[in-house]
Amino acid sequence: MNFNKICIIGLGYIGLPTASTFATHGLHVLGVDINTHIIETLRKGDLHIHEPGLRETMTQAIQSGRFTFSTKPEEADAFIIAVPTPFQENKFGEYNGVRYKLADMRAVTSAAEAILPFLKKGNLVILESTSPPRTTTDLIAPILARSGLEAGRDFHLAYSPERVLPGQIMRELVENARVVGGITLESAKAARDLYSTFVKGEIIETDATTAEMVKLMENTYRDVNIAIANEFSRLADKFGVDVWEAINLANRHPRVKILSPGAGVGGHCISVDPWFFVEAAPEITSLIYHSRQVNDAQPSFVKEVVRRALGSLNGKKIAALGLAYKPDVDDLRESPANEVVHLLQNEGAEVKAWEPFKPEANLAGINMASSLESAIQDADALLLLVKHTEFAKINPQEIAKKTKARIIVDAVNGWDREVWKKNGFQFFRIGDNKSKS
Ligand code: SAJ
Repeated sequence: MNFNKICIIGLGYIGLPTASTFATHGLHVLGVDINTHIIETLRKGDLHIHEPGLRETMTQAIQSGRFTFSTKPEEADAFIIAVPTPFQENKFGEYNGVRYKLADMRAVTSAAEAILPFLKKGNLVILESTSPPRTTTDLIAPILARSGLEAGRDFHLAYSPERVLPGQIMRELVENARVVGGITLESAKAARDLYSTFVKGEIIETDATTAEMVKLMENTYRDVNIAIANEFSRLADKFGVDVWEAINLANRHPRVKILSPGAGVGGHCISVDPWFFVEAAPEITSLIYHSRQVNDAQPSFVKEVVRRALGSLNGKKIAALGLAYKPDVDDLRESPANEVVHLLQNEGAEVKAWEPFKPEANLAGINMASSLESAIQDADALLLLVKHTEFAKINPQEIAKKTKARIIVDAVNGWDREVWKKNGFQFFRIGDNKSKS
């Protein structure tokens, strides 16, 4: 199938890089978002998100004249839906006393409805948003059928998950293998034709529900594996072991690859997607559910380690370093670091947070410092919450001159215990009872 013009609905972390990349590879792209502020920002050539390399691709796309923006779709050869699928705010499901979160599919539903008036015979519609199993066949197809056209007969319909890693999106978009799941073989083939415009990785055809499951399985697999690492950190703490040393040694086994404990699991993917399985089948997802529980409880474990380091939390001044959900990104959504700060404050600690990737962030209930210096100056303890490269470069000797704190708590194994100790600091690290000395 040949494509000249495509419409991408949702210009966030996935939609915008995807749209820009299609445009720099020769397609005419209409980027659609219901948020008028985003559309105005993009029309000015500015960006509302930070992703390395995006600005360059986007500028090239706009200069080519092939990338335009609107709040509404238009007729096109293909439509891609890349809108968020968060949780419902105040509604939960319940099964046998287990309370689980529910997917909020309103943005996906509205995006499909927005396409309706422009859908024509021979079109291709692709859903990219992470969704519960059977969304393409049971939610999208019936909405689009209201046009009088039937998915699989009159137009192609497919699900293709994005798998790009924030911070590496521009490269991974092109290089990663891509799964395309059609509701018919022809739909999968049409989706393959579209992505082959720029994808250099393998493009693998399957059915839509398999593709949906593949996406959820990938992120659930990672969540469960991080949960075991976090649980190991608590076990090591209990048994007076350094979990980082133990993981290092266990990983010498040829078939073992334990991930890293940390402040918890954040972001809008790994901490969200496993719930889509739990919601779809609560009676058979006990492992997935409990892994979520373990990871969600990790900020509380970090708080306890800080309490132990300081003796008590009430009235203590703590400099929290890093608020992003993971290293070297500016995304503060669903951030476990944020949760740790709140837990500390709830117990009377005075926290000043420093996030070098978003110093101006305005987060409810969090006191943001304007510089590293101002965060640490009067602190009783420095708490490392995110392993930003910039923090790894911090020189303990220099820091010792700028803060009255002599206690370090490292929640992410970002610093070298011995160097800090040599410079007069007491050093605590999660999952590492050996550091107490
Ligand atoms: N984390 C740990 N320990 C680890 C690895 C990660 O605590 O060993 C934490 C991070 O600090 C962060 C969270 O887990 O808070 C998630 O970070 P991540 O780097 O594992 O993943 P994301 O959410 O940035 O991106 C994931 C990726 N999925 C997989 O690696 C299976 C990415 O490929 C997906 O495209 C993305 O989710 C998505 O959009 O679904």
